Order: sequence, then structure tokens, then C-alpha cells
Amino acid sequence: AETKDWWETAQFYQIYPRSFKDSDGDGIGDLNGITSKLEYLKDLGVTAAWLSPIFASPMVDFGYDISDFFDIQPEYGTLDDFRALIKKAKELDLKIILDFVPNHSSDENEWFKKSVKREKGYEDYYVWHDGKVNAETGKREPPTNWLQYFRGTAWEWNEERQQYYLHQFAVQQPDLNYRNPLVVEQMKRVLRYWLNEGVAGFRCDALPPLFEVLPDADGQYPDETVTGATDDPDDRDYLTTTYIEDRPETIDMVYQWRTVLDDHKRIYGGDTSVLLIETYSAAWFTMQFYGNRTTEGAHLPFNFNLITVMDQKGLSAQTVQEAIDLWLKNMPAGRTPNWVLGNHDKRRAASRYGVDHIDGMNMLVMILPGASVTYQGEEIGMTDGEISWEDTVDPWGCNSNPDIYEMYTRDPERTPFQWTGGSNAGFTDGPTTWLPLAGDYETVNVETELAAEHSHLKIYKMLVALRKSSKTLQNGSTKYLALTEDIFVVRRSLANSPTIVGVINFGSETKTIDLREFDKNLSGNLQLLVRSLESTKSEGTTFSAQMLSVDPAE
Ligand code: TEU
Repeated sequence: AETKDWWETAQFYQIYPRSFKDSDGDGIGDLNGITSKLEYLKDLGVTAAWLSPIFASPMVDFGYDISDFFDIQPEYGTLDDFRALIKKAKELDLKIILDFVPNHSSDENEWFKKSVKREKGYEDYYVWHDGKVNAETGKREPPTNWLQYFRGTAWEWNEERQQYYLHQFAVQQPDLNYRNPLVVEQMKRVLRYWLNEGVAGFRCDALPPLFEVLPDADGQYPDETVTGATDDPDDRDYLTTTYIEDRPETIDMVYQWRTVLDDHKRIYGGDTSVLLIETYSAAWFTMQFYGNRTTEGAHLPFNFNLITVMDQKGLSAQTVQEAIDLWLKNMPAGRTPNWVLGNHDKRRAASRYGVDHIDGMNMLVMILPGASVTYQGEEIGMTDGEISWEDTVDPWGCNSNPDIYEMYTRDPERTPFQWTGGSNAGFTDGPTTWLPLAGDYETVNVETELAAEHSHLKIYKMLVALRKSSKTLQNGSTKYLALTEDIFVVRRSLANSPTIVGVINFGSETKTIDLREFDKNLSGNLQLLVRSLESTKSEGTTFSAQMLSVDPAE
């Protein structure tokens, strides 16, 4: 079989640094905390860890508002701490991927301060506009009706510069101006800087809003149209995003970043470093990030369909099939698929799918071809925290009100990682944590699950180990089918290797099925490889999810 590059079959693991492990007792996760837990990642068997932003930041959006792209957030440590982290990771053969946040900076970034003052070279670093004058009232208004993601107008008046600036996220996150070649070059410097520090690539944040439509000859931008999708005029969905999302120039920018990575490898050697792309765009747009016949793009645009399709339609074997089809049937030939269950922006997988289905979902993303991505805590079945309005800190939640904040806030999926059942879940030795712990930490934690005979964590580790050792899972062909409304079957096969079959029950009742309905050759000697937690409660033909192997000789 062909040999694949490391990322093509990788198990990625997302670390949310603020909530992973605190080493100094301030209740906030940090780099030394991560370094102290790299052995844990090694033990899990993951290939690469992606760290959400660790750069200098006022933390309005918890690191996605960067005030210095070339320095580490002091709460998290120093550049030396980062170098120690990289060194330890290399010793353990773990790859470290950083978050690259190209769309915006913090308003406390030097670039923005200089742009406010129109300092030479920085005049057009951001998207500035005079706004317009209302013909009736004579008053100044924002240039357009555009909305930010975090609710409300996307334009903020700057008194000092006497202009509006665009911010597709929080007021404190001004959008960088990608029509300015100086910005384009500056952000490539950011990539090169961290490549030189030994990182294995980047998860590229928020691609859809990177470019806006070009203004007309008079410098005016067009308004968006009311959608009818919501009645709430502050909600981003109130208007279309035709002029502010998914512009074709965005695709080309990713191709340029790919060149930065490839050039680095050509010059300095080493393993491939990768680009992972965050976009929730339609398939026709998302797939272009992979590249085209003549140009390479991102290695892996994230596949969020297992999240988004189920959020819309609920979890069933059919919706899972639909989500898988949506990627595999649209993906250009020769590219690598990937499967994501969750991240720091989405309710936790165990809460969304139901905690009984977390093993089945982990099994699904591990048996499917290509790379898969785990968000910290998915391996132990962590669920959402319950965060009151008073404790809410996420800007998306804070920009709403006590009645609706739960629809918007992303705090519940960001609670501290649960290492033990002891004080503050072993996340910190200090007295407090930056977000309250989720309620289930006394039973759902690494220590308890490692000690238990059966646990989500043990199943997760078995699955990762299987992926690593199985040629079939790495290179085999794939067949999958919703056998019934509840039962989903995936078969991977490869000449001269054992066939592997995953059977997942998305329902709540025990079912007996005949696998020959899926594949008439699947009779006789099926060897059990992994059986999920629910199934350990009963024996025989009952299960909630299991992975079987069929000897090629049979
Ligand atoms: O998120 C980008 C983004 O657009 C998401 O908020 C997305 O719209 C939403 O989850 C879809 O339901 C990235 C980061 O992941 C997020 O944490 C940051 O707040 C945001 O960019 C700004 O940098």
C-alpha cells in the first residue's frame, strides 16, 4: 500500500490552553501546564496537538484578539516556556500546531494604534470608512448595515481618526485590510516566525470574513439584505453575508500561505507542516481551500458536517450518512478527508449527541478514512458546564442579555479540563478557576477513567491505537450505510489485510441486526476489536457501538 504523509492519517487534538492545565495556581491554564501533560497526549496516541491562541492578548475573545502576534501571552508563560514545550513535544514525537488568526488583531495591537494615528505605512492596515450622512437627520451613520458575528453593527466610530472601522467580531477586534499588500506580507511574517520556532503548521481562524467586497468607484459598500431567518436585528443571521463572507480572494490567500509553508520546507527541510482551515461555508466554497489542479491549498479544511447537519436535523444513522456524503461526495479527487466532533465554539459532543453516543461518535471519526480531530475532553466524555449569566465571560454571550445568552455563549464548552475527581478537578492547585467546573467532574475525569475497567477514555485509546496499527484503516477503501434509522455501518477493506467493520447504534434501544444485510460476505468469524461502554452492560448480539475485524482468509 502507498505510504501516507503523517497528517493524512493523523489524530489531531485541540487544546484550549486557558482550560487545559494550570501550573502556577492562578486558575488559568498555561504553557507549562500543557508541557506537563504532553505525556498524557503521548499516552492517548495522538499525532499532533493544535493550541488555540497563546499570543499576547487583552483576552476580550480569550486570545482571538491578538495584541502581539510575535509574543506569548504573559498569563500563559514566556517564549522560553514555549520553546521548552516544543522541545519536550519533539522528544515525545508529538507535533505542535498553532492557531493563526489572520482576520483581525486586538485594538491594542501596535498596528491598530499606528493606524488610528495614520502613521506612515499603517494608514490602510485596517478597513476604515467615513460613513455616510443621513439625508433626513443630517447625522453621521455607519457606511453599511453590516453585522458582526457577536451581535450588533460591524462598524465602530473612532473619535481620534474620525472614521469608522470594520470589525466582523468584537469591537476590540478590528478587521485587518487584506487589500493592503503590507498586511498580506506582515501576516506571512507571522507564519514564518512560528515555523522557525518549530511548529508543525497552523489552524487558520475564521476564513469567511477575511475579505469584503470591493467598494464602488465612490468608495461606497453595498448593504446586505434582510433574510427572514431571524427577527432579531442584532443577530448576524438577520442579514445576508454576501459582501462580507466567502469572497474568492480568500481562497487565493490560503494558496499563498501554503506557498509560505512549502518554501519553508524546501529551504530548511523537516516534516511537512500543515494548514487546517476553519470555515463553516457551503461545500462548493469550502472544497476550494484544498487547492485545484494547478495549485496546492490547505491540507485539511475542517469538516464540520458531523456538527452542523446534526444540529439541524438531529442524530440518526441517516443524518450521519448525509453528513459523510456531504464531504466525501464533494471532495476533489486525491484529497484527504477529515472528521471533527467539536471545538471551543460548539456545545460539547457528549452533550450534543448524548453522552451514551460519545464512544460511537469517537469510533465513527476513527474508522472513517483520513484525519480526525478531537477537542480536549471528548476522549473522556466531558459535558457542557452550566454557566450563569453572572459568570458569563464569552463576548458573544456578554453582547446579549440574561434571557437569550445561552443561545450565544460559548463558555459551557470551555470549562476546565477534568484530570481528577479531587479539588478543582486537578486542573489547578489554586483556589479558583477562570470558569466554573462542569458538574460531572467527580465521575468524568482522566484519573477515574484510567482506573476503571471500561471507560470512554479506554475506548478512545483503543481506537487511536487501532488507527495507528491498521493498514486497513490507513489505506483501505470505505463503504458505509445507514442500515436502519438507528444503525450505521462502516466497512474498511484492503487486500491482504483484515477487513474492519464499525457498527454504531444511534438509537436508545438495544437492536439485533444481521450484518449480511450490509455485506453478504460478513458472515462467520467476526473478531471483536472495540466495544463501546453501553455495550458492556449487556452481552451477546447487543451493543451501542462496536468495531469488528474479519480475517482476510475467511
Ligand atoms: O470562530 C469563527 C467563527 O466564525 C465562529 O464564531 C463561527 O461563526 C461559529 O462558531 C459558527 O457557529 C473563530 C474562533 O474559533 C472563535 O473562537 C473566535 O471567537 C473567532 O474566530 C474570532 O477570532
